[in-house]
Amino acid sequence: MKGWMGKIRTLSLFGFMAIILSGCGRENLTALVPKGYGAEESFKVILISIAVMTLVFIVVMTIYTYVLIRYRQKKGQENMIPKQTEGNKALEVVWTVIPILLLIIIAVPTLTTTYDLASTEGKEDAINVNVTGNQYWWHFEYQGEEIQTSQDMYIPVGEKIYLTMRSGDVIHSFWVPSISGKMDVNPENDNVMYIEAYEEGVYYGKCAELCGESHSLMDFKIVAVSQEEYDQWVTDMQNVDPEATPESTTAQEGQELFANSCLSCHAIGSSPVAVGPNLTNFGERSKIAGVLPYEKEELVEWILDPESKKPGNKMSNAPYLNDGSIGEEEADKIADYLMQLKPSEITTKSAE
Ligand code: HEC
Ligand SMILES: [Cu+2]
Repeated sequence: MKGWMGKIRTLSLFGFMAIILSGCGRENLTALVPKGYGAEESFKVILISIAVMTLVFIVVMTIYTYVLIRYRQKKGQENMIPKQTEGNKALEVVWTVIPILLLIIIAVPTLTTTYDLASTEGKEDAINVNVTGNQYWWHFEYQGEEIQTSQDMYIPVGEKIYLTMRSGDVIHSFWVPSISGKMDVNPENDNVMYIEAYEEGVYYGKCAELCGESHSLMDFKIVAVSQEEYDQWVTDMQNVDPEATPESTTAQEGQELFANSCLSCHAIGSSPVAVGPNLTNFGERSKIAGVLPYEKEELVEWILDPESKKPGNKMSNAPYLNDGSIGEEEADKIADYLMQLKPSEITTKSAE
C-alpha cells in the first residue's frame, strides 16, 4: 500500500512539474524559442552542450550495458575470479584525452559567445538605456531622450540597444529569456549588455537573482515595436504634460488625491524621482506592478493594500496607508486618473 501511494505521489510530482514547465512556454518566457540575438547565441551554446552530453551518455551507457551482460556471474562459476588487469596506458590516455577534447568543444563556443555578447562596439551611436533594478520593479532611463519609464521597456526591432545596469538596493539579475542572456545587476558597479529583438512583440522578463520576499514577482517586459512606432512612442513620451487635466471629473479628483498622497514617490513625466515606478504611461501597461492583471478592481486593491499583492514591497510603508486619507472611494478616483495616463492620447505640451 505504502509503495503504491509513493508511486502516486511521485507521479503527481512529475505532473506538477510538467504543468510548471509548460508554463515556461507561455508569454514568450522561454530560452528555447529565441527571438533575439543574445538568446539565439546562448541557445546555440545550449545545443552544443546538450549534444556533447548526449553523446557521452549514449557511449557510457552502451559500454556499461555491454559489460553488465557480458561479464555477469554465470551459473556454476560463482567462485571464479576473472583475470585482473591494471594500468593499461593506452586506455588511460584515451579516457583522459577524450574528456579534454569534449571540454574544448564546449568551452570555445561558450567563451567566444560570452565575449561577443559583452562587446560594446557601436555603443556610442546606439540607443542607450540605463536600467535600475529595485525591490521589486525595474526602471528605465533613455539616455539623451529625457524619458523615464518603468516596468515596460520599449525598443525598436532589429536594433542593438545597450543597457547600462545597476541596482538601487540588493543584487538583481536582468533576464528576458527569449531575447537576451542574463546579466547581474549590482549596487556597486555598472554592467553593460546589449539586446536585440528580431520580431515585434512583448517579451517577458524576470529577475533571476533571489532578491527578497517578492523576488518571484519582479517581472517586466520588453515591448519591441517597429522603428516608426518607436519614434512615435519617444515623441509621445517627450510631449507628455505631467499636469495635464484629465477629461472626467472623477479622474480630476483622482489627480488631486494622487498629487497629495502619491507624488512623493511616483513621478509622471521625465523627472527622475525613483522611490517608486514612473507612471507616465501607466495607462498603456498590460500589468499592474509587473504581475497583476490590468484591471481597475486590481488597481484599487493594490492602492488599498499593496502588501497583500507583493509582500515586502516599498509602497507598503506609504504614509497614506496609515492616516486613513485614502479609502475605497478615493482609490477608485485615483484608479480612474492613472488608467487614463496614455501619452499617445492625452493632452501634449505641443498641443497646448
Ligand atoms: C513610499 C513611497 C510610495 C508611495 C507614497 C506610493 N507608492 Fe506606489 N509604489 C511604490 C513602490 C516602491 C512601488 C513598486 C512596488 C513593487 O512593484 O515592488 C509602487 C508601485 C505602484 C504602482 C504599480 C506601478 C506599475 O508600474 O505597475 C501603482 C499603480 C502605484 N504604486 C500607485 C500608487 C498610488 C495611487 C499611490 C498613492 C495613493 C502610491 N502609489 C503611493 C512606492 C510608493
Ligand atoms: Cu530582483
